[in-house]
Amino acid sequence: MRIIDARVIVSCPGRNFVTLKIETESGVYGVGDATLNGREMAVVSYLTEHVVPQLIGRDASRISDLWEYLYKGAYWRRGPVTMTAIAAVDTALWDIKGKVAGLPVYQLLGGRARDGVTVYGHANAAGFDGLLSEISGYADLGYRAVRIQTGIPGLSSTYGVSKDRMFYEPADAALPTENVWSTARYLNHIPTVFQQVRAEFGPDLKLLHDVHHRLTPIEAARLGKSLEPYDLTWMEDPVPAELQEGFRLIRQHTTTPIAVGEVFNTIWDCQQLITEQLIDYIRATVVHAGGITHLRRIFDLAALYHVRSGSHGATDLSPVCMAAALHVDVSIPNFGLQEYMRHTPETDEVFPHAYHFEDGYLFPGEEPGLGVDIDEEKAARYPYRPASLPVNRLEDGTVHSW
Ligand code: EZ4
Ligand code: CO
Repeated sequence: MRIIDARVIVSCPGRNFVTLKIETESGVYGVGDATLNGREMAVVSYLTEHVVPQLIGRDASRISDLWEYLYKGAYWRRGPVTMTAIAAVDTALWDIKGKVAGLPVYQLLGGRARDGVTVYGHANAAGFDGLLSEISGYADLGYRAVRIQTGIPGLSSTYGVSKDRMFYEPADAALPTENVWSTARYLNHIPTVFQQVRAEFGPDLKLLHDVHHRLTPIEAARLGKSLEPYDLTWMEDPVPAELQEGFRLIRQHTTTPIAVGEVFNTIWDCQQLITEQLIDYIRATVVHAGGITHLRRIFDLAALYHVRSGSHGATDLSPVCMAAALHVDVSIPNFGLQEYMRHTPETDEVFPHAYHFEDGYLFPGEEPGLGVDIDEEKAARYPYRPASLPVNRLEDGTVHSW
C-alpha cells in the first residue's frame, strides 16, 4: 500500500494547528498532529522540505521501519522539531493501519485495559472565590481530578490563570509578552490555597498543580513538603528537567508525587528519571515524543519502574493528538491520568472526532483508525496567525524559565 501524497495543513481555528495528511494508493488516508506551540512553521518546513519528499512511494504499512528511517536517516537525532515531524508521520500511519484493519487503533495496541480514560480539567482563577466556583463546575461535570492554578498576590499575571474564562491560551501575541515572577511570593502563597481547597472539597477529589519549571530542586523540595498535608495527586514540572539527576534532591525530601515530561521528545529525556524512580508520572505526548510508536516505548519502560502515564493534553495539542493519546491511554497497563483542556467550538468543527467525554472519563470511540479527521474546507477558513509563548522575568529583570 504505497503512499502517493502527503500534505501539511496549517489552520488557526482559535489557535494554530499543523496537521499532516498522508494518502495511499488505495484511497485510505491518515492524519497526524504536528503542532509545536509558538514554533509551528519550523515543523511545517521540516515536513514539507525534508520528510514529505521521502515518504512518496513508500509502503504505508511499515510503521516501525519508517520511524527508524526518519530518526536514524536524518543523522541529526532528537529535538522537538524533528520528533514532532516524525510523530505526525507515525500517527498518520497508525490511523491508516486501523482503517485498513477496520479496527480502532486501541485494538491494534492490545485492546482495552480499562473502561474509560480518567481525565483532569483546569480550574483557575486570579482569586480564591473564583477558584472555588471553577472547581465546583468541574466536579458538577463529573471530573474526578482537577488541576489548580491561581494568581499570586503581588504579581500581575502568572502561568495557568486565564483571561478567557473557558479557554486558557498562553500563546497570546505574535511576539512574546513578558511576565514577572517571584519564587518567594509563590512559595508563600500556594500552600494556603491548597489548604483551603482541600478543606472545602474533602478527601476524594484529586488535586494537581503545575509549577511550570520555575523552581530549583531545593525550592521544589520545600513546596512538595509544604503540600503534603493536602494530598496532591502530583506536583508537575517542579524544575526544568534538563538535569535529570536534580530530581534526586526533591525526592529525598518529599512524598508529594512528581509528574514531568510535556517538553520531552524521546526516551532519553526521561531514562534516568524513570530508572532511578525519581518521578511518579511521565507526561510525554504523542505529538512531541515521536508518535504512538515511541510514546509506547517510553510508557513500557516506565511500567517496569512503577511510573504511570499522565499525558499532556493542553489545547495546543490538536484533537488529532488527543484521539491518538486516548487509544494509547486506554490500552496500556500503567495509565495514570490524561490532561483534558477543552478545545474551542471552532477547533472541534475543523477536527470532527469520535472521542467523547462522559462522567469524568474520555472514551476513544469505536471508529476504525484514530476516529478523528480534518475538514480541509473549514480549516482553510482559518489562516495561520503568528503566536508566541510568553517570556518570564524575575522582579529585577533577569530572564527566568516560563
Ligand atoms: O504551557 O501547552 O500542563 N500544561 C501546560 C501547558 C503548556 C502549553 C505550552 O504550549 O503546561 O499549558
Ligand atoms: Co504543564
